[in-house]
Amino acid sequence: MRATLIASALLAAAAAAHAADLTVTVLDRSGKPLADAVVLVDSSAQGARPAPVLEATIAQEKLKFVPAVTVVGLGAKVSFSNLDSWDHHVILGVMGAGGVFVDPGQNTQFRLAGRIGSKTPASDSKVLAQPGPYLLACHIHSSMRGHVYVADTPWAKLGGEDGKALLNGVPEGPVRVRIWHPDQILDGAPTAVQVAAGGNAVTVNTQIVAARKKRAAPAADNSYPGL
Ligand SMILES: [Cu+2]
Repeated sequence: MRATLIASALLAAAAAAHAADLTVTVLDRSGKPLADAVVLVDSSAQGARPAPVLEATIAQEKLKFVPAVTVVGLGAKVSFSNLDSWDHHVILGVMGAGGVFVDPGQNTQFRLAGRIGSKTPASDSKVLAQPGPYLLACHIHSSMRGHVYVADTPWAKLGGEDGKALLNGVPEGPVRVRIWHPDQILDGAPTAVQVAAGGNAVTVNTQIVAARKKRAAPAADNSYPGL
């Protein structure tokens, strides 16, 4: 019995690939680093998987969702907090191609009252049970846009301003790298990558053109009337 247990433990260890760190740099259509890209890695290798992110908080601050893009795992609870002194809505729904709600009738909507002084801000939350991109908006302020990407793989990271995302614990061997970005028109084809034993870095060229960043909101003094 004991020998059988040890033998199966050894077999499991042999089947599990070693994990390494994979750095992915995402470039836009002109070859420049693409900020706010979501990098997803698929591997069929057996072995340990990183724990998914199952909680996240998004603020509404100076007429923006902060952060603008959030990556979580399937079933994550996402909380929203209004830090502005005026009301905001959170309209939350599955996003389709072209940056629109797939089915507005299925959206979640709640209104968060403006914060009074330094009191605890109004908050609410939602559990996201469907993989893929969600769009965030506000009825009162049509310029407010945010995104949540619910990853269906444990290897998922948001890339920085430099286009880079570091994915830890990726199994050595063949993997598939997928990119998602709020401003993409279509899903790009996945990129096949060979993860080396000691980790490696790859660059993914995309056809994505990032929308020009909106100018900072005019409400720096927090006195925006809200309509
Ligand atoms: Cu608003």
